[in-house]
Parts: sequence; C-alpha cells; structure tokens
Amino acid sequence: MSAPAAAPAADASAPDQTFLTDVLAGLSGDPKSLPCKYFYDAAGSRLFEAITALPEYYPTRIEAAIFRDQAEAIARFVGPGAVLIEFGSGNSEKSRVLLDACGEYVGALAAYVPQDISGPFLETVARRLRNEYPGLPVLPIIGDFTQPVTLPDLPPHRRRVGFFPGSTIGNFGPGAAAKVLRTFHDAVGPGGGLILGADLIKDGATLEAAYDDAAGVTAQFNRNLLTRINRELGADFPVDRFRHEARWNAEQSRVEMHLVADAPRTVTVAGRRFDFAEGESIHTENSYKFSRETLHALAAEAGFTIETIWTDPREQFAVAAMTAE
Ligand code: SAH
Ligand code: AVI
Repeated sequence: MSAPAAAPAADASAPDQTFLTDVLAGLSGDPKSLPCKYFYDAAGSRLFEAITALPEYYPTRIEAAIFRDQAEAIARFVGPGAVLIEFGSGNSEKSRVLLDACGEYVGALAAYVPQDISGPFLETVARRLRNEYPGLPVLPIIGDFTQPVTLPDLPPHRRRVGFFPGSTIGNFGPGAAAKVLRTFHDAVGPGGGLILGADLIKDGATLEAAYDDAAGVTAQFNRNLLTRINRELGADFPVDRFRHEARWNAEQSRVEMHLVADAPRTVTVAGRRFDFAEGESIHTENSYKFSRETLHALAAEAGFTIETIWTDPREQFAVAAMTAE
C-alpha cells in the first residue's frame, strides 16, 4: 500500500491573510486605525508584561491586591472541583492566586484552561504551570476569544467559571464587549460563572500617565505594532517617526492610544501605498473605563447577573463575580 500523499506544508514565511486584511482595512479607514489584538506577538507580550510592573500602570497591582484580599470569597464563588477558563491569559499570574485560593479554601480545580492569541508565549506559560501544579490538568487553547471558543475535552459535569481579568474587556467598544461576554456565556453555560476585572473611571491625569509612562515602555509597546507589520507584512513604516500618544476621552469613557506621524509620510504595506499628513494618527487601542452602573448593564446585555463587585478602598478597579442565566 502506498503512503498517503503528504499535505502541502504551510508556508511559514507567507503573511497571515487575516492580519493583512485587517491592517489594510484599518489603514484605509478615515481616521486610520489598527486592531489592538495584533499588539501581542512575542515581543508585544513581553512588553505588556513590563507594562504591568510600571509605577504608573496601577490596574495590575490594584487588581492583584483585590484578588489577594478577597481570595477566600472568590474561591467560594468558583466552587470545589470547577473548571477555570481564562480568556486572554497572558502570563497567567492572576490565575495562580485563584488556583492557590481554591486549593486552600474549597479544594483543587478539575482543570485550568488558559486561552490566548499569543501562541508560543502561551505554551511556555502552560509548561511552567504544569511544573508548579503537578496533578492539575492545564489545557491551553491558542485562539481568538472574540470567536466562538472550541474547548478541549473537559472533565464532565463540572461547574465552569470564566476568568477575564486585567480589564481586557475595556479594549472593546460597548457593543463588541457584550458580544465577547456572550461567547464566554456560551463557553460556561447556564449556571456557570464569570469573574471579570474592569478598570473604573477616574481622573484624566492618572489615566493618561498609566498609558504614557515616563520610561517609555508603553510607547515601545504601541510602536511594536508597526515593527510587527514591517516584519510580517513586508511594510516600510519608519517606526521611530510615529509618536506615541495617550488621550483620555471623557465623553466616551476611554483612554485612546495613537501613533502620530511626525511629518507627511507615505508608507507601503504589501504593495499598497498609504499617505499620512503631518500630525495624522493611527488609532491603535481603546481602553474603556467603567462604573458600577455600566458594569451591571454590560453583564445584563450578555446574559449574566452580577452577584458581587469587589473593589479597592479608593474604588480604582473592580472585580465582578457574575452568573450566567
Ligand atoms: N489576563 C492577563 C493578561 C491580560 S493582557 C492579565 O490580566 O494579566 C491581554 C491578553 O489577552 C494578552 O495576553 C493577549 O495576548 C491576549 N489577547 C488580546 N486579544 C486577544 C484575542 N482577541 N483573543 C485571545 N487573546 C487575546
Ligand atoms: C490588555 N489591556 C487591558 C491593556 C489596557 O490597559 O488596555 C493593554 C494596554 N495598553 C496600554 N497599556 C496596557
């Protein structure tokens, strides 16, 4: 019997068509924009990790303190023997607090499922977790959480709890945010839970500093998107000629990140030319900030009921525990 013909090998050097389509569409818009999910190549994931340690970037620190202070209550909400699914898991640092708290107060989890778009980073983190938590099934999924989630084989008849910390929900506009939470609702099923971290509205100076730190790490993170487009899509952005800007848009309750051209420039991406006027920006990210009211409305729109909202003493950040109807 002859061996079946081998499937043609994927061309690793070929540009990702979805990435290319999204970039061309974003740069053709008026105003120009790029989807923020493309920040997270290997370098972008490392830069985001560095951002979380910056003095100006308060969300990670404050959210972690809430998790520590409320560890027992959160573990009781997760419940014994549950499956924890983290969407946009990054370095899974915050999940460790939950894994430890569940172990201490209600019994170990049945499985931990980290999902992230940043594949190699996710694999490294999963390997580390397996070493540190022997006996805990760690079942990573590489994928985009804005699409329906295909879960791996999970232990049956277990409560499923989604975990979406870091205010990643803030990177979606109001309609898109509800849609994302809807996909989590489908993943955990009726009666399942979701623990959501969300940054709260505060003064503009604190917010703009958090997205424009003195050491310039956020600027590097923002510009890395252009470096990635140059490398993966054969573009010729003069990366250092685009200035990083963070703007608090109080009317829309969001911090916007922009890359602003220092002079009139023409850039080519996969053979297509894009003209920039001096001072013209590419809008690269929105980071929406919430109030208790907007959180309740968002949860309800996605089919969840909020059971509890935990905050820090200055009400800078919120962690909401909600149940899928
Ligand atoms: N949950 C972690 C990381 C938050 S950073 C924490 O709170 O610290 C946001 C993470 O979401 C990054 O790791 C990024 O790679 C991932 N991400 C961004 N957009 C995504 C998408 N559409 N699908 C899956 N993961 C995404
Ligand atoms: C991942 N996300 C919630 C971060 C945020 O705060 O919007 C990404 C980020 N952008 C700039 N700094 C951090």
